[in-house]
Amino acid sequence: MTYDPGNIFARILRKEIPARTVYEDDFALAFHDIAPQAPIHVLVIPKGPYVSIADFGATASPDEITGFWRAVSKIAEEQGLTREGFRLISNSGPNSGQEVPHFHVHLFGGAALGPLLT
Ligand code: DGP
Repeated sequence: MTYDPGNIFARILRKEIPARTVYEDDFALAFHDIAPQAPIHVLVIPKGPYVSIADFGATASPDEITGFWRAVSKIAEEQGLTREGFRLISNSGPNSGQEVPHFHVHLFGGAALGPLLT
């Protein structure tokens, strides 16, 4: 999988364009989606150059994978979603409708969610 360093999330990581950041550590950056589909709709991305979850799972180091998923859990907790519940979605590849070719997880919450988002 060839990673395009010009993709919009790579540009957000490099702070070339602004985002409403809610969390950052060595492994992950999280920011509000530009077109929210739920009261809370946060995107969580790894800092490394991975196209999709398929690429991330196959090629990231164990530390990166652990660090990323720990960050996802921490963000859900910080957003106050752990008790009421939340949903994670990650589109991967053409059939999913993935728009941005940098692996990202959508975190939805803040209300009872319908059957399908994004
Ligand atoms: P996906 O279809 O899974 O690749 O989702 C991409 C999401 O990224 C979509 O919900 C809209 C969001 N998005 C696209 N461009 C930007 C941007 O420039 N800033 C922010 N915050 N979100 C963006």
